[in-house]
Amino acid sequence: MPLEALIFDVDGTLADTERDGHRVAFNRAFADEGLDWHWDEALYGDLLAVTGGKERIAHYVQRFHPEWSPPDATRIIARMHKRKTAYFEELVAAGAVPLRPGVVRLIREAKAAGLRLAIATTTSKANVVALIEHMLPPDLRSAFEILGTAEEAPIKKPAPDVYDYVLAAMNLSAANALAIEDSRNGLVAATAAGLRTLVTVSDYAIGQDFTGALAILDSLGEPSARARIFASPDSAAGTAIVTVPLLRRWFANLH
Ligand code: XBP
Ligand code: MG
Repeated sequence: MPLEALIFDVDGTLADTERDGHRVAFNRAFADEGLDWHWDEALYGDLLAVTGGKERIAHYVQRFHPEWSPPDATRIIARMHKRKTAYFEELVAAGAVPLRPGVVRLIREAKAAGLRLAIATTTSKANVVALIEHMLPPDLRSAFEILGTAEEAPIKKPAPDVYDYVLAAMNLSAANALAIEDSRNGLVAATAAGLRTLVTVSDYAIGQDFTGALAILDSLGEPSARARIFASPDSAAGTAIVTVPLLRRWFANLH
């Protein structure tokens, strides 16, 4: 089965969005609501176990502020989350959310090689659009033929729904596509959809269990900063620049 498509996660994979993007945006939205809730970096790392912003807020309330139970809690959470999304877009526009090494290079190479490209994320569509518009170079802004986001798949990772949606929308078999993820929740989602997955571990995901991944690296690598390989089909260690030929070779090992 040849490799025909790459399906990218967004948060932690395309960009380091969490610590200086989503986390800061959540805190600003809480302050706007007159709440003294504050998610520091360590707490936010724990809260990331719950995917999806609204779900994360609800989980935090349950765990740390069970006394906060206004009759319209769901509506207030939705309002805070909407503000949070607007703050996130502002942070992206201000350059606070850097793309990860090798992302632009690999997208450009994959497009030139005729691979199909898509996004599969639990984050809101507005966040993905902001990242694409502000962070990708103009020639790559329409590189993704399908954006699978929270709007298309409200049941979030680790459920496979967003990957199922993307594969169906592309009329693509999971056997012909590779997912690129940064976290265990993402790996579990992609694997449950039948996809092989390359993991570029993000800071918050260090130490998670990536059993079952096709390869595990610390980034996609650049010529000036090669990626460290933690596991791959042809070597257990070393360094790499993740190129299309390398992905084709690793992918072909499996069939
Ligand atoms: C990312 C997420 C998202 C973001 C926040 O997970 O869990 O919820 O943290 O985005 P993944 P929203 O990378 O596995 O897709 O606030 O828009 O939900
Ligand atoms: Mg992710």
